[in-house]
Amino acid sequence: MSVQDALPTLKSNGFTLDMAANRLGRLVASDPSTSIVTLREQFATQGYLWLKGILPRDGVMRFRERFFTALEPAGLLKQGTNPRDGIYSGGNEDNQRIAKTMHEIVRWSAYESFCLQEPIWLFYERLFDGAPYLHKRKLIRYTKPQEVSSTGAHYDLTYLRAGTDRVATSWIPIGDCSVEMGGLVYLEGSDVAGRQMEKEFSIQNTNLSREEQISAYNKSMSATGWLTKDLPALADKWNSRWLVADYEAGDMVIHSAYMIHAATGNDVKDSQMRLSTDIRFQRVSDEVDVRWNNHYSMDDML
Ligand SMILES: O=C(O)CCC(=O)C(=O)O
Repeated sequence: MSVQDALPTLKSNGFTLDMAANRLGRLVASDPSTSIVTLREQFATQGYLWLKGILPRDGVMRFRERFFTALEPAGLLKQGTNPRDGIYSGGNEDNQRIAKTMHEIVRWSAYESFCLQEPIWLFYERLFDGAPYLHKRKLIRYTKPQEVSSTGAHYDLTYLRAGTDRVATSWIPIGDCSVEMGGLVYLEGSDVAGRQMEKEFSIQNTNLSREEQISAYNKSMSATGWLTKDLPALADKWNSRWLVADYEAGDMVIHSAYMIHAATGNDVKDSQMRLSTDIRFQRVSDEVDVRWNNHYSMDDML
């Protein structure tokens, strides 16, 4: 095994992923300048595309700096450090002030403009062969070192059932995000599993009201809409592997509405925070889930 192949042991919600069980692998990168026909084929086969360096790195790093500068007065950053590095203060931050600032950040023009950079919408225009639409509800997340809770395993259609299933999510690391820092992880080949599960859920939900059918939290689902927090067990069940990556600022990874994904914890030694955004695109001509027509707020129940 080469050093490149070796992966650290990763934690997600208290569950451990390591190479010994043969349930870990690496994402395959795609060059954004590859022909769109090939990229479409890769997307259909893999359920994801890791588009290396599709965005100008410097712009991504400037946005990282802007984000953490806004949260500095709430005590999130270690004193005397550069906001661009996103070094966690270690505690005692003002969570109310953070929540208020996060509520504002998702409404910033600078954030909207970051999400609508030309390389992104041009890419989707080629992928969809039609005009893309960006959902207004956009998520931006930072992950502190050693935080125990991480995003559990799910596929995105769970939260978007009232519109087209031809939705693609862009997950964009805002800064470098090594495997240890806990970026997005994908269950290999799981677009098929997601489709199968959604079919089963819709059969189970036949007798529910329309409102309940489209809810991620109806009686067939868990309290979070997640499939599970136990990533190793899910990989065993589907005889699959969790694919991880050393993402760099400038990368964008996209996934289908059925592709199962999760996140692992941030285990870096220098207290750097992971920062990323996840935003959703579809063809403007397809039906939009109207519940996503508002900016994110903590009580939007989606
Ligand atoms: O960044 C995360 O922790 C989760 C992101 C996610 O679930 C998504 O991109 O759909």
